[in-house]
Amino acid sequence: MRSKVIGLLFALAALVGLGLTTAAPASAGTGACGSGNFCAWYLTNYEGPSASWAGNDANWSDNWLSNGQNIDNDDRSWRNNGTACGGCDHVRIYDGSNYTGGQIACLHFGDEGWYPVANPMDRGSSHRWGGEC
Ligand SMILES: [Ca+2]
Ligand SMILES: [Ca+2]
Repeated sequence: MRSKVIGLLFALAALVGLGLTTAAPASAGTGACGSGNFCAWYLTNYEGPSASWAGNDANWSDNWLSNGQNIDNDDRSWRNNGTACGGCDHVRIYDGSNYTGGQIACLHFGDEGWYPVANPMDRGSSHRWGGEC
């Protein structure tokens, strides 16, 4: 029993340490995205449940939303609300986990939306911060 509790604590600590959070905004449609975070919404126009991350995430399949859906391949709008820094304030979104499958979008610092390639919606599976797009 004690080892299970300790194991759970380590798992929670690992999640916190990686900066992985699954958050629902205060209300749908506000597009709220915490300072320093990259956020992805289930719907366009920053509506519906969202996921937010302070750091990289190599696998979106374990990020569950308040509606019971998974953000993996269910992302329709994004915002880079990160902190300005040289070589690390752009967000690249990848089709596959572990930053594979091709880059489907790159958001400059402060940008939002669903560009630069056609129809990148519902494809995101991992993301990481980096330099200029
Ligand atoms: Ca994840
Ligand atoms: Ca994908």
